[in-house]
Amino acid sequence: MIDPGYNRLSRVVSRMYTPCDIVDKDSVRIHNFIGGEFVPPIGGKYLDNIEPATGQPYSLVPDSDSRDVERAVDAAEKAFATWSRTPAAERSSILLRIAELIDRDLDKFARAESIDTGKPLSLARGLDIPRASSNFRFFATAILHTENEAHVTDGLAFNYTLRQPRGIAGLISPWNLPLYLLSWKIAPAIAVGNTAVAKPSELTPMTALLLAEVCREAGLPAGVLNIVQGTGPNVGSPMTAHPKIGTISFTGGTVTGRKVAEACAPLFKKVSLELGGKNPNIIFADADLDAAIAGSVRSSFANQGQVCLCGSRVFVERPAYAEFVRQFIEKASQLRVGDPLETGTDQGAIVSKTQLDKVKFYVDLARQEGGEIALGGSAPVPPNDRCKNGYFFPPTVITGLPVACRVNREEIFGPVITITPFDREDEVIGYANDTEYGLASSVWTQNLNRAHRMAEQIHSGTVWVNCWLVRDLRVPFGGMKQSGVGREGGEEALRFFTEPKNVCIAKN
Ligand code: TXE
Repeated sequence: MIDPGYNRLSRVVSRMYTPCDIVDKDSVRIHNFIGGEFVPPIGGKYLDNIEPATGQPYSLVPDSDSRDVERAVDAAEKAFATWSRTPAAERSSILLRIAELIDRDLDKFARAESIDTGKPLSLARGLDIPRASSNFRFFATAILHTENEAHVTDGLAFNYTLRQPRGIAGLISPWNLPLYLLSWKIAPAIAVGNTAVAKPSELTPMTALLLAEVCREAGLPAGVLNIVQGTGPNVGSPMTAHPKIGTISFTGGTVTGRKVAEACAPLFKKVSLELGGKNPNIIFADADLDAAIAGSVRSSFANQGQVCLCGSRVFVERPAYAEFVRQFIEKASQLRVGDPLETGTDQGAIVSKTQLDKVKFYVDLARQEGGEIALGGSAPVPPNDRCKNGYFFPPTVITGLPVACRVNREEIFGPVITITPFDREDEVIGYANDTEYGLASSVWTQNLNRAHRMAEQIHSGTVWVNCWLVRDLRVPFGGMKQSGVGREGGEEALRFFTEPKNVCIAKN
């Protein structure tokens, strides 16, 4: 039976189609999704869910605790017995149905994502939500095309490898790309026969709730996916410490990632950590400058710079430096900071007051470190009356900073980039690698040999040449150094969420 509170929420979510609908916060309680039911948190506590564009609460998120995690683990454990033995073709068709329903409800999902995160509706509609359905579609079909290895041991034996689901997967995701990243974890985990306990960020709970609704409609058996909403300490931490959750896939900040690693290590859990980045974006003088500028504006400011793959350190070869900076600033200053729900908005709101304060802190630090604010740098005029208390910050460009200063080393995670000139290839490789992070990089050049040399020598999990954010779902994805441990994506994800078992049969 659907909980009456949930019905009410569904109505409110539908009403969110009207941009300026101010919802009485007491009437909207998001629920957990456990064992196929929408249930309130056992402790009955809730947190305000703030809309970043207005700075006002518009719903309540469960402030769940270890009892809710326990309940979800019980449901996931019960479901595992059947789901892990369900034929791949059946699992596949349910996941395909989930993808279809996300596509059907694109507008509803996109609006909820935009309201929750502050990102432009057009971005949620064009990128986040379509990627979520692609994730389900990709892994639904991937499991129909797997192979098992066999090894013949001379005249002695024949070995083959079974790859079996590992049990309950704990999936913890951040606020910047809520459904995009949550579905990137859920889809492979359940496709291969695991059951899951998932925890979205407490800042952006809404699309996970809508996903639960869609999973139920698609016929996903009860307990295969459980969603427990709440904070890191109260929900994430009990998940990483739970002995029955043997697999943890986490995306978030590096500091939190370290805590997750510490909690998982004594229990020997299988862990994948996708963490922060301080990605170099390198432009050589021989690059197609128009393409490099357009690509760099995107890689600097997409989603208000809140993408772990954003290129926040831009390095430009000296002969092209002045022209690059001039044209980059001209283009970036045309980005329209506005109400995320309005057409024509390029830059929405920053996800929270805390994140906005962090961005401001780093801009002040840049001034102290000797940087020149070439664009932006202070809060803009609110785009409209509805957004007068929203968390807005304009695209900001800083020049003249030393490569090794804090602003050039620490992850800001906002619409703030630095631009630095360089003279030689070996010099810029040194700059690119002079960071604790190693997630992604971009190189813009027409010289193919140079592109290969750079790709070989940059320490990052992904190197884009003359592009940014081209994401083929089959390729390995992850970071080096403090950007993470392990790889997900395609075959890597299928392997991460399964346990290889060698079966050795004597020849006679
Ligand atoms: O993320 P957290 P926060 C970076 C970015 C940002 C900083 C902090 O620089 O300023 O991290 O952001 C859950 N055990 N990125 O604090 O805490 C949490 O509830 C288990 C980069 O908002 O890393 C959420 O679901 N889980 C990044 C998830 O971890 C815990 C995206 C991520 O939140 C936990 C987001 C704990 N002890 C922030 N504590 C990227 N690289 O994509 C928190 N969580």
